[in-house]
Amino acid sequence: MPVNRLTDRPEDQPPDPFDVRPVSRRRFLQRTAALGAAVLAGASSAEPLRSLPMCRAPRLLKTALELPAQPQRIALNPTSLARFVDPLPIPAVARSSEQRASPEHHSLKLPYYRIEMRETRQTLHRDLPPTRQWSYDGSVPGPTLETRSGQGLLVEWVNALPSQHFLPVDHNIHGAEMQAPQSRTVAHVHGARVPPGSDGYPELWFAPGHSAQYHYPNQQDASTLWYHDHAMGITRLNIFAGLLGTFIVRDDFEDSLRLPRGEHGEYDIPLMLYDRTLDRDGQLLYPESGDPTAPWVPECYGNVTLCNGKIFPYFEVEPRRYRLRVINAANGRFFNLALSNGLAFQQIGTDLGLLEAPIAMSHVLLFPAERADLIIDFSAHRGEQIVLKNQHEDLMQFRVATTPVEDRSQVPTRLRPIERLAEAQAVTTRLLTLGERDDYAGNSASMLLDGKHWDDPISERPLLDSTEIWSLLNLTGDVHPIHLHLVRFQILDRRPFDLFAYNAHRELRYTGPALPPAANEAGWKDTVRADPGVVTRIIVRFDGYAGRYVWHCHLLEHEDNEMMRPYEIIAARS
Ligand SMILES: [Cu+2]
Repeated sequence: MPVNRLTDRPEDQPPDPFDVRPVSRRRFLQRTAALGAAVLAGASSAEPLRSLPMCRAPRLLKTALELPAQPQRIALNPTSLARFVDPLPIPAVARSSEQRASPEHHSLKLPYYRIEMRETRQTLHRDLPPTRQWSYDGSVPGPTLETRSGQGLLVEWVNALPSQHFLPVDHNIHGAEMQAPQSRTVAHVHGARVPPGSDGYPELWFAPGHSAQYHYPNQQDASTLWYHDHAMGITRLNIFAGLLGTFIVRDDFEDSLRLPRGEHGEYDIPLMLYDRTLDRDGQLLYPESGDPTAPWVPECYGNVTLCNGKIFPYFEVEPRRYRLRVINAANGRFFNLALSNGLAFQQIGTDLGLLEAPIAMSHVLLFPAERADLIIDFSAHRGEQIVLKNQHEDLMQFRVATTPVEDRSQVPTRLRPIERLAEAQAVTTRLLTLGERDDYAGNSASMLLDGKHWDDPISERPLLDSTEIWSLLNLTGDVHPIHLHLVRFQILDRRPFDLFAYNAHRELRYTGPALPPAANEAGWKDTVRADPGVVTRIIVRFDGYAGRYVWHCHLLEHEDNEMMRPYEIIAARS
């Protein structure tokens, strides 16, 4: 009888979506080993655990000492690094090298970009030696792709990486078997409305020496997207290595609002945030389980946070309004951002474009892959130094100039009307579980969507142009940011339920009222935070293209280990 490698589950036996057994010892070691070294070094990496429901920090020290000896690479103590000595890098805007025919209309010429993935060494902080990373076109983050709504473009993604991975590949993970080339890549533009062949389907990876030309029609509203690797079984490693960048779509409507921008985009700044663990030589230290034959860990938190690729940078600003497009590009960390002087800011946009109206906020919460479009007004703070913080951790410093400037930008009280999707429009409601599974020896763990593995038959097959409600039932103790490719959706509500009753009798018993999304989540989204013990309902219109896409958890360690499923949009019969 064929057996699934990860679970030892006979393949003809249906998965049990309700299997939420406690974390095994080995799994516990995997979960905690990631943090051991950094905690011993006095790093701040344990901090996200203190604020997440999955709080396991107090047992870390003992566990770290229990681990088998490994070659010693000591984690950097980030408190040893001087603050605010490097300027904030602003990634260069990618330039098109030529025009090429559109794959849809051969008479139409589109800008063509060639972006090469290659190894690079980049200084992350003044006092660290250069760090080996994998880049798009030699920089991490890669060059910013900028376009306008309806202006299609072509990108040839070229894999010029070394043949061996420099981070620990786990060959037990589905899609990362020994025979697969280690340095395989496939690029995905997160939030892009693209034909299926250009979406970066995880199995359509290519090896060094190969390339793929993708077509981005950009038939979508102005928004902040981002591109990153999506190769089956090693996405977490390829993104950790540095394969990420920003992709901005603009449009006439947004231009008419006169939001801060500047002639050269100097007041409209993409800010990619992600954490990494560095060793004392400034080199990337991806956490490992302690078992060299199965190095996968279920969570990854770093000891430093990078802002556009620098640790603790500073940014010299004029006393005026700035637009900051913040992208959480971390493997697993969430950010709770605020300014050190308590300065309020306005959120004007979410994952896929502008909100209906600006929202005044003193802090903003972003889970992996979510974006927040912020306006910060420095005009009343001439000469001040203001720190952007993630809870108590310093991220970067704004240095406000003293000389007054004229600011012709504005933030209108009404931004973009948002058509509300009504529940009555939905033709299907799907109840989909978010679960975790240990194997029968209590060894390895994987996370499952609807109790199914990547290889199980496709079960979500919405009709093109139909609307559906997806109820995400989180049976785990973790928050999972769930992302659907291609489409945009709205959050309907979140409602707590009795997890015990559900596991015992598969009975969905609510324990509280359904809560609408926060005001700053009430725009178009492509990633939604699914809280533990909560049913999160989203309403989705499946328009754009028919074909095969994926939906998955954006905690990259989960995504790589089965928390990703294909789905297929079916063209309606003519
Ligand atoms: Cu997850």
